[in-house]
Amino acid sequence: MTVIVTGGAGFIGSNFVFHMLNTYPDYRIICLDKLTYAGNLSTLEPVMNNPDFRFVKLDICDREGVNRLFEEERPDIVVNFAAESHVDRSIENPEIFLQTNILGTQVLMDACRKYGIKRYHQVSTDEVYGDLPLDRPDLFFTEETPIHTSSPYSSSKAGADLLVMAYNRTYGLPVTISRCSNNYGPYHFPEKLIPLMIVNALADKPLPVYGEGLNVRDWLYVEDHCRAIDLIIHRGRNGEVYNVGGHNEMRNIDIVKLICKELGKPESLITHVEDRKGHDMRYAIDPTKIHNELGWLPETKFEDGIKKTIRWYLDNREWWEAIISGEYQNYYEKIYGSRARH
Ligand code: NAD
Ligand code: TDX
Repeated sequence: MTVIVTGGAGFIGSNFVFHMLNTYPDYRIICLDKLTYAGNLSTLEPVMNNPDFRFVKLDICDREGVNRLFEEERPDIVVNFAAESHVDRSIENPEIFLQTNILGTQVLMDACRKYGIKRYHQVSTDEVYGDLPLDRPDLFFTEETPIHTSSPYSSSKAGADLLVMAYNRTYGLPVTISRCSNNYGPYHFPEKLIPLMIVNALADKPLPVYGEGLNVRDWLYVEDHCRAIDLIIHRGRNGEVYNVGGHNEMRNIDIVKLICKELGKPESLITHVEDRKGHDMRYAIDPTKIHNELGWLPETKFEDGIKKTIRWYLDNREWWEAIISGEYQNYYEKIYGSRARH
């Protein structure tokens, strides 16, 4: 089997590349990645010399380049992680989100149609369902929940999902979609909540919590997400959507306090700042379908996963120090410089 993994130099994609190379020694894994600010070739260093692995620097919007790669490799499966993924950036500059997340998905699927594949898998997100109220803990996102997006990011992901289903129905392209809750774990870019708080706390810098920090996210260890996608691409039913989540809802403020505790840092570092525009209140996934159909269950409990993640950031300082020393400074100033204390 030859599998093209797009966005494999990013957080979840790189964890998936490692998962696939470890799990299927007879597979060929091709990573296609543009290496945007979020892509990091050093992450893939351990597998660069693996004869079953190939890295190709390419934009998924580059139709000619994508077709050439498909011509050369004739993939059986394509797993699309490549995306602009940060909500705050989408609020600042939506356009690149529409380009990569929607038009890039179209280019990939056109190549899949042209060269023929067994499965195109779209890595989507629970954010396409919008949010749930805090006072209705009985409500969860199922695969039947209507699409109802809040941010340019989630709207671009929802647009891509609709296009994937249209290619399935109109052209008969074999597809699946997974919609996962918030991931955490190694190689998470330090613009996202958990790695940002770890990195700032280690430097005794303020921990910028948006608003009161009462928003709830449903956290899943990245390896559990990778196992879910592995199951879906091999055994998931053509044309189906699968929600992925581990029933692990936590308030942002409680996560930040936990990180302070684990690192022995004072909670006085916590700084409440102006809220995110259009901030979704609560995400919560009902994973019954993937459990019943494919037997998937999360394996890592949050208490263990967060400890492992913090340990990883302590043991791999050079990975994130290289990131926060460059262009990241401008980004940080742009997003947080103008955010007044709340
Ligand atoms: P990330 O930002 O860490 O990585 C994205 C990767 O895609 C980077 O390596 C980047 O270089 C690459 N990329 C961006 N634009 C590209 C383009 N035009 N062509 C080729 N490569 C390009 O993102 P992530 O957190 O690993 O998320 C991966 C996928 O999973 C995304 O589709 C995201 O929407 C989805 N998702 C993420 C989460 C989460 O909690 N992080 C949860 C659910 C779904
Ligand atoms: O500095 C911060 N302070 C803060 O309070 C940051 C970066 C975030 N937050 C809050 C906003 C959210 O309520 O923490 C929560 C998590 O924020 P993010 O890490 O930006 O994630 P989120 O917006 O929930 O989106 C993530 O999960 C779904 C991923 O970035 C998406 O790619 C994925 O689809």
